[in-house]
Amino acid sequence: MTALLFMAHGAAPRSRILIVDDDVGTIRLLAQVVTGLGDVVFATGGADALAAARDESPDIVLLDAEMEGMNGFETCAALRLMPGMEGVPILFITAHNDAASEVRALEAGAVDFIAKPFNARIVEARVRTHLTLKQRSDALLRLATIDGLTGIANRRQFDAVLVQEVRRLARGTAPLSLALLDVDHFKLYNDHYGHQAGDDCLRAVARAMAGTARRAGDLVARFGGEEFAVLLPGCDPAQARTMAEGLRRTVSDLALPHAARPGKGHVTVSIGVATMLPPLAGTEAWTSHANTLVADADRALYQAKARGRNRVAG
Ligand code: GH3
Ligand code: MG
Ligand code: MG
Ligand code: MG
Ligand code: MG
Repeated sequence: MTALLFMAHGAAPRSRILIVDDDVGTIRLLAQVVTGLGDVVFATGGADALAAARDESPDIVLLDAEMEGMNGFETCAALRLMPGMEGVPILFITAHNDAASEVRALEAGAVDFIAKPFNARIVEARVRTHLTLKQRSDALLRLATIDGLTGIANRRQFDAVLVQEVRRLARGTAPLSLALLDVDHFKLYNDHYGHQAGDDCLRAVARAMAGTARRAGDLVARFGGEEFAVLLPGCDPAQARTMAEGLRRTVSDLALPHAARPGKGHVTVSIGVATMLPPLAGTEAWTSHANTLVADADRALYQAKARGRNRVAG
């Protein structure tokens, strides 16, 4: 675990530091202080800061309190609610050095509070600490959600996103489709080429699928073993079948040799598709609805296998 964290830490890209202040002189000063810790981006107001957070995905935000328009406390609260910003530390650096302001900042979701005039070495040390913690929590999040072999989402992440999408289905009007894929005669592949080559094959299949299902909201996950799941929000049954057919063809077109496969000389997948249409009856039973969708897709997958493999059913 420690070794993995260390590797993830070592491989981390350069940090991005967002400095928000309505005084350009302060921005310049702070930028000098933290320049050794990452790449600096800046914003001169609250609205500007929200746009920068969305476009630059910063790893830390240094935030002024007193600004024209949206003040720092409002900006902090808004940043906290932005998707993707949940784990990003926000550090106030402000001339308000009273306890009430500090409490207000912490309540708005800040992790730290430094009063102006600031000591450069203290700011640098604290920013360094928060960036290290951020990198560690990013590494843990990767370990918890990404499949180690293929680099796509793991089963835990799939389960979590599936329940989230089912909840959304209860409120919305768009359908939710799921494709379950299983590599055909994969046991024979391992027997013939060896387990290492089998792993390489799974990586290649995962990469090909991730390159195919890439609309916003699509999730490609390793469901387990040589099975993959592709969640397709917004796809009705016909669209899901088209999508699945594209996935099937993409894998077949890789033309990965599989000399031991009966009937065909290359790697193929069978795919089962299922769709859930809103509104859902029996509200709140999200997990049970999710299980139903998976069971339907699994049944269709079984049919695809029974009908001769390398095909889509459902
Ligand atoms: P079918 O066409 O009916 O799906 O046949 P199959 O041989 O693919 O199905 P079966 O379930 O019998 O075998 C699945 C194989 O997948 C067996 C298992 O060793 C292999 N497998 C599962 N996970 C991994 C993995 O991470 N790496 C490798 N190399 N093989 C794996
Ligand atoms: Mg100010
Ligand atoms: Mg299987
Ligand atoms: Mg099987
Ligand atoms: Mg299989």
